[in-house]
Order: sequence, then structure tokens, then C-alpha cells
Amino acid sequence: MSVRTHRPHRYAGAAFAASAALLASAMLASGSASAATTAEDASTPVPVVTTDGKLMSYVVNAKVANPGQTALVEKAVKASGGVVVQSWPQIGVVIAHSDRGAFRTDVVKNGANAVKSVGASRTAAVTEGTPTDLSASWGKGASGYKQGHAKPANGDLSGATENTTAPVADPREGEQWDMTAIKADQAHRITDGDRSVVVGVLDSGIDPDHPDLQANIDVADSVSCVDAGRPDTTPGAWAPTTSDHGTHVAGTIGAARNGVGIVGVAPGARMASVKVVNDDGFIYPEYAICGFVWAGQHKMDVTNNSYYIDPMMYWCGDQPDQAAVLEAVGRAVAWSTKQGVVHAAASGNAATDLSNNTTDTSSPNDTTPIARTIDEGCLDIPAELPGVVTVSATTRTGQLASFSNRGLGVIDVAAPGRTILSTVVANNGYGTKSGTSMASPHVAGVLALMKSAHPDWTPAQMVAKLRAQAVDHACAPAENNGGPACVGPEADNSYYGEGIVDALAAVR
Ligand SMILES: [Ca+2]
Ligand SMILES: [Ca+2]
Ligand SMILES: [Ca+2]
Repeated sequence: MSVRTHRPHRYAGAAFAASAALLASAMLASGSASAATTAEDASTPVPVVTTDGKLMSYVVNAKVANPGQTALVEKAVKASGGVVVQSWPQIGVVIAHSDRGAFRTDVVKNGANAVKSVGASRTAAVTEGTPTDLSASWGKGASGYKQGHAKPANGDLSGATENTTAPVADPREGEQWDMTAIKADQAHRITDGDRSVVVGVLDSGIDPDHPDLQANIDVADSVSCVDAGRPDTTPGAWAPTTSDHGTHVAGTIGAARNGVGIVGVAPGARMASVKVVNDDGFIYPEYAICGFVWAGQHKMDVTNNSYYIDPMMYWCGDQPDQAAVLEAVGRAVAWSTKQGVVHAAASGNAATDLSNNTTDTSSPNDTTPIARTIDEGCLDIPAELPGVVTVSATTRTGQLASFSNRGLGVIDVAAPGRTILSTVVANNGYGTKSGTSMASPHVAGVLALMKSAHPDWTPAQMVAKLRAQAVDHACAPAENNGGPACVGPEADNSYYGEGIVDALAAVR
């Protein structure tokens, strides 16, 4: 067995990958992984350089998650030359900005008994600045640092495998092989999903006036989290800007049954746009924390997460900055789950065996990536957090898509993710994309149907049912024999997990 079999979480996995270059390096990494490390191995440190005058973003975790202790953390932030950008007393997490090189040391000192941990949430300086309604201790204009580069090829959002065809306006349901593959067409004879069920689409925004989406958008619960991690409900804030990824994902989850275009998995349910991707393609921890807490606060039923949290593909618990981020994001996901939200996440497009992966050459992706050793304490988040459903991608013929991550005990279920027709921003049209990004929303849609039929089920019950109801698929060669071979029995293996999701079973 691999050295990764003792991962702490059942629903381990990874979100997604990126450019052709990243895909190639990831495949190389998994190919050499049999050299193996031992449990004693530590991950390679990733220094985060903080200097006076350089505006950085931090997560600061309270020892105890309550309003009083969180207020003490806020006090320590201010006493250390920081500004409180956003407080989340529900989870005892404070998002702070500071341009002081010694902020991390000082906030621990000043926080005395209240602060558990602090970590830089990016390796690059903050580009969006500090929200203007906060009183920055250094005055406006001091945050002029720019990050080194934008995320290549829109990074984990579009990736080399995702292409959009020319938009068309005609009804396209007959082309949706993906919907018949998961029996969504049969499920729709029973229900299209309930209007009371809301799916939070944590992504790059949903086109607000697309004729196949507009009626199904829950405007009141939509939000942008990309202004430093503070929720912004301003009209238009959650709309797409530089990426149509979220619009495509949304169409798969819940495009309307309205006589035009396509039909999503749960066309009767509603979707909230929770924008967590900035214009450079980054999903920083404070954006995702905002998104998860928001989903819990607004009692959403499901979230879809077709991304991994930047700038680290794997966040390592033995590195102080990364550990603090793991803690903060973990608290946000756990808290939202406790509010009744169930989460689906893409496994990633790097053709990597996530149960046996010991190197990462793509992080940090906001400054200069380094080649590093990773160990079993390094997690791809949010996909590897407890209770999150991790999804691999299949082709029209039921093969594992060549790019899809895989891993025994890591993948929960499989869903279609190659050449998926859905909604795009251009001309309010339609196009095809490929990626585990496209597979995860099928699962989010099935969970929305399941919640419609079984409104009393908890997130844990829904995950258990989803896994049990998945249609077993024995190991078979991947598309073009791409990536590490399949291992495990028909009932649960490294390519398909428990099997291909079953929308019909979910509504019975
Ligand atoms: Ca539009
Ligand atoms: Ca339609
Ligand atoms: Ca199974």
C-alpha cells in the first residue's frame, strides 16, 4: 500500500489543476512517487517573506471560537499594526491585513491567551488593497505592491482541457449525454428539484441575465468574497468578469427547463452565486472562508467547489503559515456543514494518484513555485477536508478522463467531465468544457435533487446515501491510458470511487 493510505480524512481528494505545463509536471511527480517517503518525512518549507511596507493578508485563529475570544484576537491584530478586514466569530477566525514585517510574531505576543495561530494566506502582497471603509493604520496608497504574475492560463479554472465551442441558441437537450449517464432524465420524471433548495456555486460568478439561468439565480443570497475576503452583496459584485467557468458550472447544476437551450441536473432548484475567484484566477483562503461561512449563514443546502485554494496545491500542517490556513478553512467548512450544507468538490485535473503523491512543483502559484516534498499532512483543500464529496471525471464512454485525478480511498464518486455542454457568458450562449470542474457540479445537482426528495437528511446522511447509491464501475483503462493505473475492487476503486452518481436513486 502507498504511504498515503493513512490520510486523516475519508473524503480526501484534490481540486483541480491547470495548464498543460502543470499537468505534465504533475504526471511526472506521480510517476516517480513510488520512491516513497516515510511517515517521518517533513514537507519542504515555503518561506513567506514579510517586510515593513509590504501589505500582506493573514488568517488569525482564536483558541476558542466565540465572540468574546474573537474580539480579543481583533484587539491583538490592531495592537500589532494590523487592520481587521473581516471577523468570523462563529469560527473564531479573523482576516487581517498588515504592512508590518513582524506582524505574525507580534500578534501572537499581543494575543497572549487568545490567539492560537497566525498564517500568511498568500505569498504575494495583497493586490486588491484593504477595503476602503476600514481605517488602515498606514493610510491609503501604501498598498501598491503587485504580485509577480497572474495565474497562468486562468489556472485551475479553465485549464488546458477546457474549451468552449461557438455559442448557439437552439435547444440542446439532445446533446446532453452527461444527463442520461447519471439518469437525470429519469429522475426528472419524479422531480426537477424543489425551489426551496439552494446550491451555492463557489466559483467565478454566474451570468445574471443568461436566459437559461436568470430565473434560477437566488439573487438575495448571492455574494462576492473577492474583496479581501469580506462579503459584498452589491448588485453586480457576484457577476462574472474575466471567467465564464462559474456560468458553465451553474448550467450543469441548474439550467432552467424553459424550452430553450439545456436542462441542468436540478432545474427546479435555485443557485446562489458565491464569487470566490478574483480577476487573476486566484481563490485565496480568505475568499473561500467567506464563501463557506456565507453558505452556512444563509442556510444553503449544497455547495459546489470546482477549484483548489491558492496559492498552495497542497497545504502542509507542519508549516506554520500553512497550518493556520488549514485550521481556518477547516473551521469554515465544518461550521457550514453543521448548518446543514453538504459540499461537492472536483478531484483535480493533474492525472495524479492522490493516494500516493509525494511532490508538488506548482506551489506557491502567486509568486515563484518551488519543487517540494509533501507528506500525508499536506492536504488539497477544500476537497480533502472531512465530509467533502470528492469527484473524478468520466468520458461519454464511461472511461476515466485522462486528466482526472484518482486515488483509492480518496475519490468518493465519479461523474461526467469530458466535453460537457453548458451555459457560457459569451452571447448568453452555450459551449462545451472538460475537466473535473465539470464533473463536480453533476454531483452537486444530484445532491440538490436528493435534498428536494429528502429534506430532513443531514449532510452526513446525504454523503452516505450518495456513495451507497452510486453505480459500481469496475476498473478499466483510462482514456488514452492516461495516468496511474486503476486499483481496487468493482465496489470502490481508485478511478470511480463508489461508482458513477445516480440521480434517479437520489430522488426515490
Ligand atoms: Ca449575460
Ligand atoms: Ca433550458
Ligand atoms: Ca460502490
